[in-house]
Amino acid sequence: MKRKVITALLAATMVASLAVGCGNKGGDSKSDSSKSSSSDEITIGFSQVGAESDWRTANSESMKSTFSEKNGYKLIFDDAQQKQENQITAIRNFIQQDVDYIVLAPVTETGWDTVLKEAKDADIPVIIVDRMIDVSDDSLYTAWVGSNFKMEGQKACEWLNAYAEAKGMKEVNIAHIQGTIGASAQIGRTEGFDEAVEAHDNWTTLAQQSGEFTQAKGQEVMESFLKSYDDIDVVICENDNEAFGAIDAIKAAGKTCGPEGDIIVVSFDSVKAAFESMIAGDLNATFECNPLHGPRVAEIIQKLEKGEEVEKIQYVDEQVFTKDNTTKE
Ligand code: GYE
Repeated sequence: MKRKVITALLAATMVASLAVGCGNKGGDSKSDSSKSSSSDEITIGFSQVGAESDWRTANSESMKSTFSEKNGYKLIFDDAQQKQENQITAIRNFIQQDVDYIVLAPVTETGWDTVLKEAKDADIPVIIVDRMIDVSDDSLYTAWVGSNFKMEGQKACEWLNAYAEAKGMKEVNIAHIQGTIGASAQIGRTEGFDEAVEAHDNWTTLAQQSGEFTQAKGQEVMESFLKSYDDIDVVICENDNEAFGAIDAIKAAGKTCGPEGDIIVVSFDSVKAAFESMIAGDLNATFECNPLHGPRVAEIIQKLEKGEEVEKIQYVDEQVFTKDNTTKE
């Protein structure tokens, strides 16, 4: 509603805006059109992947606390339950409700062209968070905020290499529990690992299967791996929750894990429970994935509101946690 009125108001000043070079790279007239509305509430439709992990809960919290009424926002939050079709429906609803911005945390990378074209035609800027999208036309989104997932995978492999060498391991047999297939976090972390396995003659991937980023599925997949292989040295879990499930499966099978155990457990995210698991001696290492996207997205929106340019691709900072630096952190 507000957007349409302002768009009309600003139609007259468009020439002036163009003359001073305002507006974001994507060419959204929306950013200009919101300029005079800074005292108004900004409506945001946020399509969240689901509630599959502790990381996701932290990510949702970050968005909810940032886009609060107190901060001048109205947030319409939609939980897609890990289904792309639900996200597409949510985006269409946001367009119908004429929100000021759409924020999308996409479940998988592909399949967004049509619905994002609809958002573009409705003149609503789209900001992508967390996982990336693979679209034929980059102007379908204004900016992306997230992690370098391949680098996370590479960091994990560097750590594993040093750890295995220090332990004098001759062979490294790996069981790999992946995330949701087709999600950037899965694609990047898997790529990092696959390349490292290729590069090490003594590393072997025994099995690779998706645990859907959930604890329950992580446990189920690890149970089946343990039934098929009795020589697993390492389990790589593409998030902490899968690792918690895998640890339960290892213990239930009468084996041990962690720095003193039979199986090395490595994961990603670094949620609070992962630190507890490292302190308990179950998890060996977790590679941080920063979920606090709310303030970064707010910064982008505030810039767009002022008609300023925003950087299209924005990586967040992250680190590595092992048993050795956990207590301190
Ligand atoms: O690692 C996992 C979540 O896309 C980075 O999704 C995110 C991943 C995160 O379910 O825990």
